Amino acid sequence: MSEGESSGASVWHQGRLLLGVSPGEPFNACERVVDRHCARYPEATAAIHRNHHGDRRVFTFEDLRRAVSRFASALDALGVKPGDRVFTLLEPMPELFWSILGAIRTGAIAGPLFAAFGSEAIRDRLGDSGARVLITHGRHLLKVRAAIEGLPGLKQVLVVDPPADGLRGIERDLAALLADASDERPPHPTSEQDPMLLHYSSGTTGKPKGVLHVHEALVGHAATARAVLDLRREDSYWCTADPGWVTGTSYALFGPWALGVPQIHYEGGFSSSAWYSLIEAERVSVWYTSPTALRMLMRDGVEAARAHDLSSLRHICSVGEPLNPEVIRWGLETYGHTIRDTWWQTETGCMQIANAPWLPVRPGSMGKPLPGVTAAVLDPTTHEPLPPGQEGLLALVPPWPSMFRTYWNRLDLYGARFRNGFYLTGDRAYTDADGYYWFVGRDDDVINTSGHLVGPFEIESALLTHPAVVEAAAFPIPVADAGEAVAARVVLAAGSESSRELIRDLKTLVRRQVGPYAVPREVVVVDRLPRTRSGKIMRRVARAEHLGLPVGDLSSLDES
Ligand code: 6R9
Repeated sequence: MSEGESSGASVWHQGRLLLGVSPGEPFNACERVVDRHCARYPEATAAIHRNHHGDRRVFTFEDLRRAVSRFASALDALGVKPGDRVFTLLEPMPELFWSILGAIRTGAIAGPLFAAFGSEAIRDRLGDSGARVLITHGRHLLKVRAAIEGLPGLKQVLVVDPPADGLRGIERDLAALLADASDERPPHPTSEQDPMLLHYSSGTTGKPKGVLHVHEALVGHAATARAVLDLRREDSYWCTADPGWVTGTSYALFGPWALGVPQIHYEGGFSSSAWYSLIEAERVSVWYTSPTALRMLMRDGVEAARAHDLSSLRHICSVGEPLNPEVIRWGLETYGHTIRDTWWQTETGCMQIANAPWLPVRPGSMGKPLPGVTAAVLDPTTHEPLPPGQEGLLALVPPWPSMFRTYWNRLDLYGARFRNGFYLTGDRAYTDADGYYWFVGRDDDVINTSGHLVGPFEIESALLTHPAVVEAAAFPIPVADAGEAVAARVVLAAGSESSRELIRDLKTLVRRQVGPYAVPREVVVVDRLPRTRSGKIMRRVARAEHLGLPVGDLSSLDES
């Protein structure tokens, strides 16, 4: 078991100082990230929004306060009350950030969805959370209409840029609502233990679970944005994550704004020239990104980087998947900086183990627990801490401010994450003699594709909606640029035959129902899938068969 470096006070204590709140003092996270700064520097830049058309819009903290107030008072007019769930399905456009903060301002719970989610993924999350309002863009209405049919809790769908052929039923034009709304709506006086954010995260079995966070999480966001990202108000900061995933809320919204730091929000796809041009044009100094993105930049070569002036960069961090040592070496050569890996999860709310600026980096290691974090590697059977060098379950000692408070409606699953006084992360790791943590893999069957977690069950459910498929197993396979990709093996109904069209149709089903990021790279038709005696599909054996690896000791997997 190892506690964070004792060189400094707990980062959570520093987080409270940065936010200006004492333990137990009530606050509303929206007030702390917006209004607080308006009192001192209303005209300071809060956000620079760029899109792939080359448009650039700048918003001050005062602009942000007015926009967020307008969203909040529009929600009031619709009858939204504290504790109601307000979901978004938007690309990272200004309206997305305003919607999330506007909901939190009213005391409602914000639920950001990734805009590329397919209809089943949207339906599952809106249904499970009992969402009252969904804010989306006209371009998503087709899949939204398919997703929300028969969801009784959903009262309004607010639409940015409604389509020319008009709105129907519960759909409303967002701009019209905002036109009538006040831009002086004070923050609801929430307690720091009131819920504010619901992010869905995938598990091995069943549908994704709603990870619930409270306003106090902001303490963790602020603390780590300072301690690990080393953010200052003079910085030009770009986090490449989308708020549909937790990195995009904790570090492309809450943490930096809690510190009053201006952020770049980029609404566009990946290309090395677009990304390097953005860093050059905005003089980005702190950059938080993912191993997948870095590997793609590496593939495009040093020359692509040399074509731009990237001298503004001073600090680069990464999250979401293991950061390969060769990427760190390449980053040092290309950007002149050591890329610092950080480890955390939707459930932890903020970074827990990291290569903080004061730590010498050991390439391939996630770093050490932050001051105030106690981590351990546990024996999988006894849940007792293991000595250095032994692989086991990565665990943390609760609580901390940004720790999730429950899985929405699933107290049973929440309880199952705690053993022997530890929170079990679901990852496997080991420590070395100097207390560095090394990631080994997931302890469950969740697939991490390009830094996004996908539950095999969601993919299998989509495949099984095809009439020709009677059994399906989804699992990860290694690929060069994405770390892991999805693969699937399926068994067909009697009389059905494999064909190129069938495989294409199966991939389309996953794309439409779950999302493009979850589409299997490979789908293979097989005669049978390995099962336990109790009938559960053994995904790890299916994976080993797929990759031509030894299947290992089946008896140990048999009833697992
Ligand atoms: C923030 C985020 C969490 C899971 C986590 C682990 C993997 C995250 C990592 C990492 C190796 C790192 N993960 N950071 N694996 N090295 N530095 O990604 O949240 O989407 O909930 O994923 O991602 O498996 O348990 P989330």
